[in-house]
Amino acid sequence: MSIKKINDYIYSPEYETLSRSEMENLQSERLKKTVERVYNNCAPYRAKMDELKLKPSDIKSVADLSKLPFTVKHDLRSNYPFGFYSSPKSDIVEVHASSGTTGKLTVVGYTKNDLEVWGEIVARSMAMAGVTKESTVHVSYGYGLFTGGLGAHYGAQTIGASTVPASSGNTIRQLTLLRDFGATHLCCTPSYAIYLGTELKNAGLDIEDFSLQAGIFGAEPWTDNMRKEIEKLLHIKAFDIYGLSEICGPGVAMECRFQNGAHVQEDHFIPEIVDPETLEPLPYGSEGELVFTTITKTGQPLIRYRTRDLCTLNNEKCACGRTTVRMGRVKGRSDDMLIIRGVNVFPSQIESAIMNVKGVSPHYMIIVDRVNNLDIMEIQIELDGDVTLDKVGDVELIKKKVETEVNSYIGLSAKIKLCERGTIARSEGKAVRVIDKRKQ
Ligand code: DLL
Repeated sequence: MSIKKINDYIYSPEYETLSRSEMENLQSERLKKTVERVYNNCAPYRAKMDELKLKPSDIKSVADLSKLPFTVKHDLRSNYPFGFYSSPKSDIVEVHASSGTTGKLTVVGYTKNDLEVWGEIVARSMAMAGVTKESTVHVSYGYGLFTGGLGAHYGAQTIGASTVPASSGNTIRQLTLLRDFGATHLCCTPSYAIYLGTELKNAGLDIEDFSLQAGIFGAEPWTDNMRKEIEKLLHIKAFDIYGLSEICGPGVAMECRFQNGAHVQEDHFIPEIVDPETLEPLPYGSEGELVFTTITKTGQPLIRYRTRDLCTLNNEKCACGRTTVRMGRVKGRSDDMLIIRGVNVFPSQIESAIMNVKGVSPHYMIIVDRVNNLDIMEIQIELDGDVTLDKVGDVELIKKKVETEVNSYIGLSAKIKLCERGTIARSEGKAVRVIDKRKQ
């Protein structure tokens, strides 16, 4: 396998390599302006601050951040659709929304300034994966209300790369475009990257006929084992990009080639880690809930937005030369954690366990149910390679191995059901990995 060397470069060194005190001064100035903006233009923020008897003049620097109120998804939904705008509607040039399983959409409005911020942060991210003016960026994130497609698009356009807005769907056509247009960079969810890689093989195509160098994958939690699988299938270096629509979209943070956490674009978004129970800010290195305050957006700035994503922040020096704080991989969400027989379980842990076993694919589904008051968990996993269900001996062996791995990862036993290839429903967007029948 030949993974090409990635020559990353720092897109905006004037911001990405500031000293801590320079960064904090910049953040303080921008924070003060943002707080004034939301207090004067966004009724829900004025109400929240009035309740705390807080005036914009009380916020003098980043050190005062913890005085400010939190914002949660419910706040945005209960002011649906445009109640969180801090700019006149006539200044909003684009609207995105993220779907929820229940309730209303979470809407985000962008001004021209916000689209520029977005283009800039995705450009910085793509530079970390080696995208230049000479590159061809194939975007298989969905275009539409989801921020994946247009976000990647704006980043590639800001750099001046040749952009292929393939959007999602029609895998064979995606593969043909990737090969024929000579894409150097692929943007999609990690689960779709694996699907593309597998279908490429199944279709009898040869990866050596492709020009891919790197992939920019995100929008869902994934593991280093999945990274290895993608790199093996597509002969590329796989990068993790993080973001959420409420804060901007993809590009809020991105891994450099040293892949030791994702650099947060701190001159635009101030990150904090808080204890999800007490909401107290935690020091670097502690695991907790990630919270962001946007400090350059004008359409819909958000103050101390609780992402529900659980991770750590790290401010140690990075070998790439950037000085921005890095976030660790998202371990799960404070609201997607499963509690099975009293044990907290993250789907990403189960995935890690599965991926340690040869003969199974990364396509799986976790089904949780309660029978006779006892939680039970079944993990359905597709076989991989040459193994088929009629090879009884092999199948039994694989099943045992998965059972042992899962048990050692999460300390729980699970019923393992191995299935033929192609039988677990595929998603072109975010993979649906859990069916919790206890909630139905
Ligand atoms: O998923 C934005 C995005 C698009 C990010 C394309 C990266 C690439 P939402 O639909 O609002 O926005 O979902 C945001 O997805 O709070 C995380 O829980 C999860 N998420 C996003 N990126 C990652 C990642 C987009 N790299 C939610 N690792 C976030 C783990 C991620 N989880």
